[in-house]
Amino acid sequence: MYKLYRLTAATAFSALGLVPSAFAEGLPGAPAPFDKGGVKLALISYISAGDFFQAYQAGAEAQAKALGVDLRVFPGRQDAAEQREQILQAINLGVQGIVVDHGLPESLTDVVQQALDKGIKVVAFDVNLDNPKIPQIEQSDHKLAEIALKQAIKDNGSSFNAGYVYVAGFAPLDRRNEIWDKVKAANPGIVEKARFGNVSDTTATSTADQAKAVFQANPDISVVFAPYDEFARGVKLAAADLGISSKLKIYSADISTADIQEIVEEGSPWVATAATNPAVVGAVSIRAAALQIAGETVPQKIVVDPVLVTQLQLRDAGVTTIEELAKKIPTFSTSAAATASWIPAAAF
Ligand code: SR1
Repeated sequence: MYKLYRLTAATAFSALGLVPSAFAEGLPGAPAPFDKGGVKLALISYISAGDFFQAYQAGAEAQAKALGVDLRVFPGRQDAAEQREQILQAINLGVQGIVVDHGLPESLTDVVQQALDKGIKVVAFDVNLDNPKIPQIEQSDHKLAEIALKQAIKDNGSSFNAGYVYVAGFAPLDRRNEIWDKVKAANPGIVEKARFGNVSDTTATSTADQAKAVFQANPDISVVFAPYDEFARGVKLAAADLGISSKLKIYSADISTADIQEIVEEGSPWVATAATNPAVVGAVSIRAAALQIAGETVPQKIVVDPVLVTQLQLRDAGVTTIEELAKKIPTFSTSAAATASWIPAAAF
């Protein structure tokens, strides 16, 4: 009977576009309400497609399962109106906490305020909700851009013609852009010949189309700063189609097993990326919400630090998957951010 109920509930949630990742159970020794179980959280994303966001969601689900939390995952389709609607749905579902993952602040502020007014705890990853009651989680985007660009200068010197992939309005890309501007100002020999980019459900292929036009118009571009793995994939695809991979170097953000394979393949122009483990960031987001629900203090700004990963390091170490990378860099699989003795580690 219970199994039948679970099946029925799961079917109903999925018909609504919701994915229940775990059913709640109590956590012995945890503070209320986690000791009794029944805690419901919502993960409301603006983007769900692509390796980064899938791994982020998997990490959030793994941490929710470890906490005995019933996590409702609302898929993101780059639709601001739908994300607003999902926040209202989560409020009506009676969740105790909401993780808002990316999005456009102007379309979220009032509905998020409605959640706060009902006593629901809210945390935000990579969307600047600018509210002292909402902890902000990020990957230290300034550091991420700094280490990627430091490597670009190490490899290419401080004078080169660059292509830059950027879409304004996304908090992590805006923060990375601040560093790009600083690095250009400090190194006048770095010339931004073209700026392009697109964020959609086909980011990589649309960026590839734009990159092709850019390379045809600017054959002297030798370096591309593409600080999002979907951007880097698009640029790499364009370079391969035009047969110019050997005269180009791509510096990016993010990493996944598929990215590693594209980086290490023979002749790949994708030479370095600065990245966190997105599963860890997903787990940190759930922990931050859980700590708030338990009444514990959570810092206003929670940061997961990135590491630089180069093509050379991956090839030398024979690393072909994220799991192998995590074995080489143990800090890649954990973060001390938003932890407590009663919160079990997530298994991923
Ligand atoms: C459209 S924003 C894409 C970025 O969000 C996350 O911060 C990832 O690092 C990705 O690069």
